[in-house]
Amino acid sequence: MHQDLQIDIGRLAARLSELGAIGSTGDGGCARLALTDEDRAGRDLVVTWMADLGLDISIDEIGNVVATRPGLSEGPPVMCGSHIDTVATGGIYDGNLGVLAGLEVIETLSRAGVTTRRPLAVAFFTDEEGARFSPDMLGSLVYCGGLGVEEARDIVASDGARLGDELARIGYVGSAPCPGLAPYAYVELHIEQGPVLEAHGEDIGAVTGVQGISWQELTLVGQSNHAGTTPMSYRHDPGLVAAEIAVQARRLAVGMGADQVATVGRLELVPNLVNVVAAKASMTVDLRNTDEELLAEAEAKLAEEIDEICRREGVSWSTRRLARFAPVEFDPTVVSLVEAKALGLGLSVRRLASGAGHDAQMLARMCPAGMIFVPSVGGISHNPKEFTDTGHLEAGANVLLQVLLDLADTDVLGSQVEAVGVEG
Ligand code: HGY
Ligand code: MN
Ligand code: MN
Repeated sequence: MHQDLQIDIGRLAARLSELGAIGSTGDGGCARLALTDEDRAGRDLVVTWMADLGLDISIDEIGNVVATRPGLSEGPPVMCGSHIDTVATGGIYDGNLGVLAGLEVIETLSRAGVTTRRPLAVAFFTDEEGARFSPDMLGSLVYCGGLGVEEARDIVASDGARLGDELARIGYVGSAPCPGLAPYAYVELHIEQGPVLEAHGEDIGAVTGVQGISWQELTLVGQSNHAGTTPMSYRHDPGLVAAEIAVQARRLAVGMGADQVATVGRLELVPNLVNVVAAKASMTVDLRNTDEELLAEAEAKLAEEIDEICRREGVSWSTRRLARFAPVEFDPTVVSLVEAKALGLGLSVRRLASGAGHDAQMLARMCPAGMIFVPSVGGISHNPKEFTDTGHLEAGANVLLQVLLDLADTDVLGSQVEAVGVEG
């Protein structure tokens, strides 16, 4: 039904540019870290667009925003969306595409006078990136009941700010309760952020799931000393230990091979001065794998290595868990629907797991969920050079349109939805 409907790529591209200009870093990228003034400005703009479309806008206790278009019948909506917060060196597509393509789908339906059977909703979730307040996917984790609101509000950022204070400061403490309403289904359009689709020349990714994520912050305490007078044998240097851990993390991932990845993204020395052996080092380690057992094995192996390196250097260490999510499989019916709709539009499509975390992995805890990927040029993301060409943006948004129409107007999910007690 409505196979001939097409989104308006000019409208979508214009909104991506307008939102991308908020927090612009001047090099094609943007910085809208969660709950900053830039995030507030981005939120305000998207909420204005939601209001312009006549949607019913709901803001919940952790600042998630859900905008709903009524259907012919009542009941839980078919939801799409993503996030509009970015990392500090972000591009303009990560997250933003999923939210703005959702708005574009709704505007296309409204202009065509099409009302779906089930309501449609477009959401953006608070602090998906986790770059300021960990864990990542924080807002959608609270939305699905995986983290309490008060516990989330007490989280302190790497810059010392308390999440609840920042949420209040930007004026996005809503009244809608968390956990939120379980949607009928959830579909997220997102850039791949990796090299696979481009390498294989495919237009669309039918995402099968998300790999497991392990984030930790290590604190290494040694002995500050004079860089010139302290013989090497006297040193207890956390700076050296941090460097060895970073090398070991890389060796561990390469040695395990397959899907194992390891990243040291943040590394700070105290006092961080040219002529002082550091007193303390603080660093993060991000480990990921599609296989939960292998991810746990990587965590255990790294802990052993850290212990050995610290013992040898006479440095003490402690670790703080920042995020830990097991791998998630998306709903097979939704994955197949994405694949079928892409093929139906004459697009090439490949099934693949997501290397990045996404809000969809949290919504998958409460309803059938899936994702649509479009290629990232050069596989680049979390970088101002992040880019997806207009043809692929349009293709992805048209697949989203068709998938949402099927979910909203047919019983493609059949009995499985009734089984989870969500009326169809
Ligand atoms: O870290 C991630 O995978 C996501 O970008 N939050
Ligand atoms: Mn994202
Ligand atoms: Mn991201």
